[in-house]
Amino acid sequence: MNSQLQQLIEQYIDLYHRYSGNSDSLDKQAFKKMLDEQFPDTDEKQKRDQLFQEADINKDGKLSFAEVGRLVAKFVAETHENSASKKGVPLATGKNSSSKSFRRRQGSVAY
Ligand SMILES: [Ca+2]
Repeated sequence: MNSQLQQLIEQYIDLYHRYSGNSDSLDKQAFKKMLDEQFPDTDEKQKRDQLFQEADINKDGKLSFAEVGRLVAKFVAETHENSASKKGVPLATGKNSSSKSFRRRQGSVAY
């Protein structure tokens, strides 16, 4: 049986492919669909365009698996940080100023 982390990784890959389909990348529409379905409680829908632009490192208008992975890694880091201060999951509610903290850490996360 796979470890908990192995299962999480496999689930993440499955999730990515659910939205990427055969193209193996996310266009803006697929990205927004993923955010809407995976963060259904957010009221920060206006941030989706900004997130897409920030995640599209090579500016080709679509998100590769690696580009989405970087974004998810930032969500994980933010969630970890917020869990210490009991702020919860970024994008889970509109009450967190996650966009500010997201921008603040841009460039400080090494990949
Ligand atoms: Ca790209």
